[in-house]
Amino acid sequence: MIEPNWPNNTRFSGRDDATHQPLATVGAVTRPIASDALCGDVCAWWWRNQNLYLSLADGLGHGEFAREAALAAMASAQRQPADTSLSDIIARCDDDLRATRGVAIGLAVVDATAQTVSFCGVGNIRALLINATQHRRFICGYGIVGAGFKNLFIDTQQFFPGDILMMASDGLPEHFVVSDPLSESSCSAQQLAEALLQEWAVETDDAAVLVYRAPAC
Ligand SMILES: [Mn+2]
Repeated sequence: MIEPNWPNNTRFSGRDDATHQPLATVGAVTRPIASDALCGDVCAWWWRNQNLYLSLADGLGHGEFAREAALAAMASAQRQPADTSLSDIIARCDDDLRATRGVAIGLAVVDATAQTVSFCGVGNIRALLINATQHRRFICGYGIVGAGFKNLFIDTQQFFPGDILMMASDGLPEHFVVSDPLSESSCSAQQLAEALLQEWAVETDDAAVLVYRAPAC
């Protein structure tokens, strides 16, 4: 069973009112562990001041309380003012999630004007930048958002039209491979997310894949 799974206040198609950028370049898919109907992995994306934020949270364990923690993380991140750094957003999530099980999180922001993507994460989140010359893996800090963390690092890279940013939970093996045909532009972000989940997701954990392809000019 593969079903898209995102909070109701995020949009995934059409155009953003402020920037007129197409949103269909985002794709996301989540799938619960075989033993549970609810998924503890949640993906979300939202705009602030013409910057696109993308996030994937993996609530500890699985089921209802994992999902509650992941949804709380997405809500906390989306509440933060536009000028909040990625590390401060995660620090505020850490405060806001104290009463929950906690999450692993990946958080990225795409600045279309500067043509950069910045990533910051905690725990077992796979995050990958794919462009014509490299597959770059972003590094996450140690810990649990909601129970403390260390070694947060914000990694900023150039990000050009056609480049792909991808996040996955540890429901995919750490060194999953994105084959060349998948990363070609004929494959939509949603198709890419679904294909990767189909090929790599393990049945012993919730799984999620979030994909953003920078629109061609
Ligand atoms: Mn997991």
